[in-house]
Amino acid sequence: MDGKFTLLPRRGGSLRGSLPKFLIAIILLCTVLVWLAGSVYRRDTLASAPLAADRPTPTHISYEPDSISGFVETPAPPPVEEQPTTPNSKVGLKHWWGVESPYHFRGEGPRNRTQIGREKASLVMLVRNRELKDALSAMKDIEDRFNRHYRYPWTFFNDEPFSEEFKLHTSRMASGEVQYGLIPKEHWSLPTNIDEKKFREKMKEMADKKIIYGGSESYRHMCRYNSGFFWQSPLLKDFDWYWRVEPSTSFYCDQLYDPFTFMRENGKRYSFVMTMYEFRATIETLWSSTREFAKKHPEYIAEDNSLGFIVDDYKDKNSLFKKDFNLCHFWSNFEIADLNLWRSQAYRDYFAFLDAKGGFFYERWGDAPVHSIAASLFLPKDQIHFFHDIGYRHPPYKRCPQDDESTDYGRCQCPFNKGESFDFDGYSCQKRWWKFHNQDDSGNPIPSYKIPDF
Ligand SMILES: Nc1nc2c(ncn2[C@@H]2O[C@H](COP(=O)(O)OP(=O)(O)O)[C@@H](O)[C@H]2O)c(=O)[nH]1
Ligand SMILES: [Mg+2]
Repeated sequence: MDGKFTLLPRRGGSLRGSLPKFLIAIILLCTVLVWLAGSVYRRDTLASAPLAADRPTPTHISYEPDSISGFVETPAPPPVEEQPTTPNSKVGLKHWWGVESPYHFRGEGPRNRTQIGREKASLVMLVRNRELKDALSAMKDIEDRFNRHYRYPWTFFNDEPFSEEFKLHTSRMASGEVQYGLIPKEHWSLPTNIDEKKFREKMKEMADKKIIYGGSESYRHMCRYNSGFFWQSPLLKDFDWYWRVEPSTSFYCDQLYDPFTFMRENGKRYSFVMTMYEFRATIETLWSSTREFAKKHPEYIAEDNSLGFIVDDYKDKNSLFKKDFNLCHFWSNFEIADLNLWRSQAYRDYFAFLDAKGGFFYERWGDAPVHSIAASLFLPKDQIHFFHDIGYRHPPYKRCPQDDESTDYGRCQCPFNKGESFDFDGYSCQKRWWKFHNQDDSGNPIPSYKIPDF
């Protein structure tokens, strides 16, 4: 009989066949024991762990080996008090996806817009509906860097009615109250003293010469409005201070203190962050008109004014009549200033005088040189302030604070090397300002014998 067909197992064959089964059984048993031990250990650990509420709140992210993961538990927020509905929330804010939600999303729905800052101040923007996106980007910077902690109101002006869309989005972006002003026609049209034919000819001439904005009528209205009218608006009557904001501007640093309070407490009335040369072709007769005005009203010219900044080789008060305007002006797309400076009799008379000359239309006088000359002549020089600690961009120029303190504490995010700031550009008048105030190239006070050479 062939052994291979026998039903009786051979001894050796029996041992070899049962060994793998035995090993498999041992492995299974060990697995079950390990699993049981693990679950008992887990139950013990969970039972002895304090409840979430009893656990101390971690104050920093921990990377210790026994921590579960690196995270910060924040305590539950205090209950939110019902806030009064402000007029702005009547705009009808809805979630953009159109779904009613039980949650209050920050920035949506009724919110507390009560002003926190202590000054009678408003952020002010002259703007067109089509500039909404650029307006929002400037607003966002100012809100994030400053205003959400102060909730100063925003005042918007336009020569056309603001669209619902503009009002909806800007009121959402604002942390404080918002108001929208329609500029009266008489503040945004050719005044009766202007010879329209002559104006159109002059405008064409400037356009042909490719003078910047030389061919634009609306730009002229804008410059005249910023020079002579916005501060007269009834919307601003309860305010003493304004911060002019333009669409597309950027703010690179946290604003660590209230600049309005700073201005008031330090007796400042006009401020700037950039200064540069004006295009002479836009203001051919502005200086001669100013001289004429100053002759008529010498009482308006302040002692210790800033004439030495806007004329070269300044000697004394008479330099106004002997020297030419060196074209240095404060770039007025940024301004924090005292509205009462423009409301003063001196400035009202100056504006009326200039307006009668017609230079806003026959030439293209900008509000920047008009404001700058007025502030330089009518104010003592210490009342004009250079905000060295504000990082700012208005295309195409940008600047950042030069000192480490402002950069560090202000969390400045300047997308360029500090040394590339516009302050040091050949087109900037900043060095002149420093020299005029007896400061060195970085604005530090210097002994009078060490005037920088430039
Ligand atoms: N409502 C209105 N605002 C204007 C008009 N033209 C200019 N602006 C605003 O006036 C400011 C200066 O104008 P902008 O075009 O920025 O001039 P630039 O900064 O000198 O190049 C900005 O705030 C503009 O939004 C206009 O025709 N209507
Ligand atoms: Mg601009």
